[in-house]
Amino acid sequence: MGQLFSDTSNNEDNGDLVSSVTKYFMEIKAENKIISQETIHLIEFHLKNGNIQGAKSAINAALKIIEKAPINIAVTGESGGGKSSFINALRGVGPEDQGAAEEGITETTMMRNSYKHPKIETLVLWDLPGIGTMNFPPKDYLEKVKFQEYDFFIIVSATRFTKLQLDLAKAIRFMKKNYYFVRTKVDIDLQNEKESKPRTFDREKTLQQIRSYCVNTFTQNNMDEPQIFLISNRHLSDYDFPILMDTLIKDLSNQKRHNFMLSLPNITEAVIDRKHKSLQQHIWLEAFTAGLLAAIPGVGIHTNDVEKLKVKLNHYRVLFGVDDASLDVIAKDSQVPIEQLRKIIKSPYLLETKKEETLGEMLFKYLEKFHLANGGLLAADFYFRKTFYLEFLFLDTVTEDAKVLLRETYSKI
Ligand SMILES: Nc1nc2c(ncn2[C@@H]2O[C@H](COP(=O)(O)OP(=O)(O)OP(=O)(O)O)[C@@H](O)[C@H]2O)c(=O)[nH]1
Ligand SMILES: [Mg+2]
Repeated sequence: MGQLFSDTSNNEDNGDLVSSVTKYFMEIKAENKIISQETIHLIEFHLKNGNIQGAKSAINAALKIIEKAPINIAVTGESGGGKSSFINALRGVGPEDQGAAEEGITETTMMRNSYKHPKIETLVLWDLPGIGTMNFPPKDYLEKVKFQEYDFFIIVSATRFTKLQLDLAKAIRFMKKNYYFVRTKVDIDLQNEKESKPRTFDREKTLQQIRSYCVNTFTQNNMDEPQIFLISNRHLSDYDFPILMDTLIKDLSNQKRHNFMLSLPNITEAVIDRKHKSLQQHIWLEAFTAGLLAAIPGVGIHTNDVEKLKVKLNHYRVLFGVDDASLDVIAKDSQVPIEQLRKIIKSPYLLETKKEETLGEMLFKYLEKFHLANGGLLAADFYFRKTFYLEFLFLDTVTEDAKVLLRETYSKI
């Protein structure tokens, strides 16, 4: 939880709302921020003028944009290069799952297909036909596939990139969009190399060779060497897939970042942490607009709140892949019995109460415990409605659960 609840008692800035807000956002790294610097300045400006309502409106507007902003990702590349597999990977679904993009050795991608992210409704992945199969020059190809609809392009290849793909990249840049070159199936290359040269095999050297081979095409065509991401759609936490995700997050606009971060599969603890940071900011912003200075110490939690909290906790469990349906999938994929997985996580039991107490009472106890553990959070000069502290607790719990599950099953999937 860190910054949000510490430093509230003996801090010079304690009484100053503006500096508290400024400080909160200052501590968040630029590439993790989910609202723009302009919005932050606007909030500070309103607060400096004592205009709390203005600050709330600015945050509300930003939150609405975050919720609605569409994210459209185009994936292109020649047949069999791993487009469908890449799309499935980003959507966190296996090839055999319902609604998966079809993976296969025949040419299955004949036209543009869209795949919604199962958890993030605003995120759509587009499976485009390879430029080579369309027989169009890059500009016409881009027109045909409706280039203006996408936030960026992923150009996939399982071998080296072709001259045509390089020209496509130039055309994409000309249209002021971003592209990323992704070299798939590096696990196969490494395996082949290992089998053919068991004594001299050097993993790093082989990866370097793949990289130089890809880059050759660029130098031969007088193009600057771009960053090429070497990945395996079968082993996402290995190779450059996590670096690719970091790069995409960094390049996206602040308002699209939140939903994109939440959409990511839990491939590493670092990814889970980024999701946590993003959602923490979101809760903070909601809390700020909902009840700044409105919390009344000593009052319990209303029945209405309890219902809303249940919904929130379930939502967070789904987003962090620790809900019942996700556990089922993890158990099947990792062959770890589901009972064993249930034992090591906490979020399913957060809202279980003892017979003699109501859920409201139980949550209130949590709140008191949380309050103590975080150095008397109600001593802060501004504080949120109580329910938001519980949301932070839920978030911390699902985050930890996701990490525990990752550790437990990492070597088994
Ligand atoms: N080992 C390994 N296999 C992969 C990888 N990416 C894709 N494959 C396999 O390669 C085959 C082709 O992958 P697809 O994802 O169907 O390729 P595509 O580009 O969608 O192909 P079309 O739809 O036919 O254009 C499938 O059998 C995939 O399972 C990878 O990174 N590693
Ligand atoms: Mg396909």
